[in-house]
Amino acid sequence: MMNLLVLHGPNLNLLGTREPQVYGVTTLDQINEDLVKFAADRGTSLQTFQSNHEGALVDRIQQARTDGTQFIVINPAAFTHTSVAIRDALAGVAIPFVEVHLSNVHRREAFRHHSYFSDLAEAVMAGFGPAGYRYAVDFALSRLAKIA
Ligand code: CA2
Repeated sequence: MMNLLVLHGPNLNLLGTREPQVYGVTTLDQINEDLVKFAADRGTSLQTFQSNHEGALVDRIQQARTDGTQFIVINPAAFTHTSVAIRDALAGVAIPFVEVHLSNVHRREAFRHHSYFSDLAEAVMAGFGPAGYRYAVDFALSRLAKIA
């Protein structure tokens, strides 16, 4: 069975409760439940993990090296623009990943235009809202099936 890991960075636990004009009305639990079902319907196991702490995300990425994770989908949230530590963890485990952003970061403040992840990512999604996670999982499944 294929194994995917979806990681969410800081403040994404607030989805659906604040700033709906920017981040929408869908909660993180709803996004995760949709992704688990989407993957399960395609015979794939999908784990999710959210943390507001950089080190916890680094630890979870390192764990992925030995828990059978074959592909990572990550929204590093604000750590996108700051975290060499999470970048190094992803490079260190050498598991392919897609970077996801709910909003179109390129249409926002200049400090959101730089990512510490994009040059290592297989692909980048920005501005698709919660559907971006699903597109990323679909892409990961295609990659693992060697059809994309
Ligand atoms: O667009 C995205 O997905 C971001 O990764 C979201 C981050 C932001 O720092 C990035 O530049 C772009 C912020 C996530 C904050 O999530 C909230 C959700 C609801 C209410 C408040 C914050």
